[in-house]
Amino acid sequence: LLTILRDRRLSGHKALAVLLDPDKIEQDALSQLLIRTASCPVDFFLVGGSLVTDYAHKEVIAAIRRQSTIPITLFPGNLLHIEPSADAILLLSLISGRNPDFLIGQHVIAAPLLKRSGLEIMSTGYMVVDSGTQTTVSYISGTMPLPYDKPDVAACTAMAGEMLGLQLMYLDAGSGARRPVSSDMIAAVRRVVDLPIIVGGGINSGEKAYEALKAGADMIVVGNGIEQNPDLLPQLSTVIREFNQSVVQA
Ligand code: 1GP
Repeated sequence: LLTILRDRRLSGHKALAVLLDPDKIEQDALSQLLIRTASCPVDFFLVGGSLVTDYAHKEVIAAIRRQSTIPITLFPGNLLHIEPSADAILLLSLISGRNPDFLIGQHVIAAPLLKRSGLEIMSTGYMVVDSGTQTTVSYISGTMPLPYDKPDVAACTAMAGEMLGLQLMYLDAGSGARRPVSSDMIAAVRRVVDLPIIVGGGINSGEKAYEALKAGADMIVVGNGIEQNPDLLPQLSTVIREFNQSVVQA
């Protein structure tokens, strides 16, 4: 999956990931969504979140597999969210924060389990960005998010993450964020790192998706937006298709 993202990055093609919250997604809604992916391509499913209460990852993954071959990547909040039946895991190091547990601690404890799991490991520099209100991820991780209007801080953080050997960068305003990560911040990170950049949090319209992709995101992640409005998926597909067609024509 990392190869797919790297290829997209090199060719200028964009990707769409849909985040499924295992606590919230219902069987009927999931089934409808999976039917829609036949005409509205989704590149990846992310399964997870910073806090879960039902621990239904395995069931959600099995339900996706019954209807679809779209790759499934774990988006874990902590090491209890490791589920070997997925295809891959975003091994998140929370580089916007200064909590050693989320920078390296959980990873050390989980390493033997991950090694045995057969999951593709995608080491990810995870940057949580202030969105105006405190998000679950910020509270649960006990970290301060990157200031919304300090693109330089984000750029230096991403550069350091790339120098440390991380493979992906993920700029996240947090689930249901009122405002997504700014175009200025995405562009500032884009200018200084070569890695694929993932952007998520609060992308709930075609326009916001367009802005993030235009600023330099290689893949956008959308969760709440699709949960609340299933018609958003076709709009996102159109935005991605237009980007990708313009690459082919160029
Ligand atoms: C959150 O980036 C993801 O970690 C997706 O956020 O649910 O707001 O789309 P949304």
